[in-house]
Amino acid sequence: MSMIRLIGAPTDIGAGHRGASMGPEALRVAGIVEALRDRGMAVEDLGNLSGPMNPWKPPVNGYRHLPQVVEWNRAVYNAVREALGEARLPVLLGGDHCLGLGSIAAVADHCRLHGKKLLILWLDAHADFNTNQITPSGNVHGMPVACLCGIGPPELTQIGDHCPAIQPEQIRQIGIRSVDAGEKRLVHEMKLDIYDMRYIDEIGIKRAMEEALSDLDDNTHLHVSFDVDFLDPEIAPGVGTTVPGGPNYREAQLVMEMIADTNRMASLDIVELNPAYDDHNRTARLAVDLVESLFGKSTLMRL
Ligand SMILES: [Mn+2]
Repeated sequence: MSMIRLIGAPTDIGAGHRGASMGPEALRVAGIVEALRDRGMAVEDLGNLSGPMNPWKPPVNGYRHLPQVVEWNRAVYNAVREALGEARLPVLLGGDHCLGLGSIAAVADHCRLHGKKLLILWLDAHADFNTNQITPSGNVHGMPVACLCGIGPPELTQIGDHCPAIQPEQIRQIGIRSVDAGEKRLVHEMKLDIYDMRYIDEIGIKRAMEEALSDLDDNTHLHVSFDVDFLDPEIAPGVGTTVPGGPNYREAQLVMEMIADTNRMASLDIVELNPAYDDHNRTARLAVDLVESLFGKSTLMRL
């Protein structure tokens, strides 16, 4: 496995609550570097990117803080692109989920250049497929998937070398349980592959993950975009946008272990951790615990 490169992006520029800007430090305090090194991995932590302050303003044309969102995403795009170019496995420590745009646009351009097939697992309570026309809030952390698929303002849809950065069939969304009305129609039109909680309840997390991971091959670059609000708020209170009815501890572990079993994860975002809502950094410690599983830690020895 290649060396892991941690990239901190301390901002809440696209969020509806302040505090995700403290996410990178909370993950470090919870021991993310040590945990990965204990797993035998080489880890470099390049510290944090910098970008504009959050002006905390109302939306303009349906977007909050668009120029600042663009600036942060450019910084993330460049850092992730550079990491992949240097054969590092980038782990983005967010920050809110608007940064998934820059991160995945970089991964998509890298994959195009190297003839790799890209598959994205989007672990989230929300579909993040809003547009300025249908968004109830203007918060851009609800829009990155639409922007990646080419729906959004040119400043965002053209953040990388290609527009659209990805095709809808390259993304699998897991854990979805809160979708806005207009967004519902749009994800249906775009034929997004969504494993929502209803479906997971019906067929079980194991089968849902088997389906989501079914067409991986040796040439696949698997990107995981892990929004901490994917998890049930009972175990993960430290997010701004909790939605009840998410995966519990064991289900979340199984998701991570099944991803690890593929041996194809080549980039990762950990986003929306919000220490201002957390209880003594408990959610950050859980995120680190799950990331260890993503990188192959399991309870029992398995062959
Ligand atoms: Mn999200």
